Amino acid sequence: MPMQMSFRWYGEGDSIKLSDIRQIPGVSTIVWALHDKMPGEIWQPEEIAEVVGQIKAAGFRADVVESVNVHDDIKIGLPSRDQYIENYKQTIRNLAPFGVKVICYNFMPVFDWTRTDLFHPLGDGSTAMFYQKDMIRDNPKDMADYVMSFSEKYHMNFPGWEPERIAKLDELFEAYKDVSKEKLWENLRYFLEKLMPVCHECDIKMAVHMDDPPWDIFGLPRLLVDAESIDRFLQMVDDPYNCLTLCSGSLGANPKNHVADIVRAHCDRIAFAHIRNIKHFENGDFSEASHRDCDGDTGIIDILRAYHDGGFEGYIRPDHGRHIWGEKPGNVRPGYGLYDRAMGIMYMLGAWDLMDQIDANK
Ligand SMILES: [Mn+2]
Repeated sequence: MPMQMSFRWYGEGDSIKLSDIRQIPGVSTIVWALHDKMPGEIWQPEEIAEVVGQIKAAGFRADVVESVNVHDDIKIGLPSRDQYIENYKQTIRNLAPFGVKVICYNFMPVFDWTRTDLFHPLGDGSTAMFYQKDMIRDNPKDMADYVMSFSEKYHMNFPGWEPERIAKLDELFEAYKDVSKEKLWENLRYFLEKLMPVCHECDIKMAVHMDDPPWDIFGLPRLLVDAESIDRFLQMVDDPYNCLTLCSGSLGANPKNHVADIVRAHCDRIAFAHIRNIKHFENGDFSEASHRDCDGDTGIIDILRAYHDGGFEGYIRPDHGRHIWGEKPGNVRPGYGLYDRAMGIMYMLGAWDLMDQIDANK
């Protein structure tokens, strides 16, 4: 099977329609989720059938779910985790008959992805998500308030930023107080070892997303941040169903990470590739950028070469894009507009097709 190009779609509430995505060349699979589900809830077959039915009716496969979120009790390691792990296993079993092959998830405490400006002007009329380093130093509530103000104003829920969770921020920080980095690793191992037999039975790969940004924030430990921690993760549960969602943008936020080298080392354990370009500033700030290699510092062409050289057969998608051509707060999800992601796909397919041709002529 060749590499499979995919596109993330937020369901019926997404301003982008499946019929729009259909017009982007080369997309075979929709990356989807049941976005109203709370972490820990079982995804019921009839709820899955409804969304997958829409995806398949539009001519796509529904092979990748992003994300089935992991309940905090599993990350904290509370006795109640066993019930939530049982629920997760049932969700995997319920997804299998619909052709799902990969489940993306993350294991970040309290906060999911973190940015300080969701619509930062780039100077050419476009905007993109931006991280201002000195804003993250002090109070996590300020950042949560900022993200939640977007949620309320535009009636959008961001995955990982469910208002029900963020309202309990103090409690969450208290609950994670004794969870050291080693304890978090141990809790991740416990979770995955329980899931692996079900993954084999259902032929579904678990694909952990990198932590974003790839360093500890607000004193909370973050695990999947660099080549060394990725090695540790893959060895800890050394199973072909224990895989990565290798996110070039998350890793690329740290200029010391060389993403293409990680692809070369672990191509066979990458089930899902997120391609995103990051531009760094000298003061430690960073901005998301177009997919074109020279617009950022992530080494997009080198990364694509590494996937191509490795015979990558997994799923790939443009990760975040800029907001362009009238996309603005209120009509677009931050990072998830139509146009820049579509251009990202054409950039990736252009590079890929050329590499195919060069190899064929060798
Ligand atoms: Mn990503």
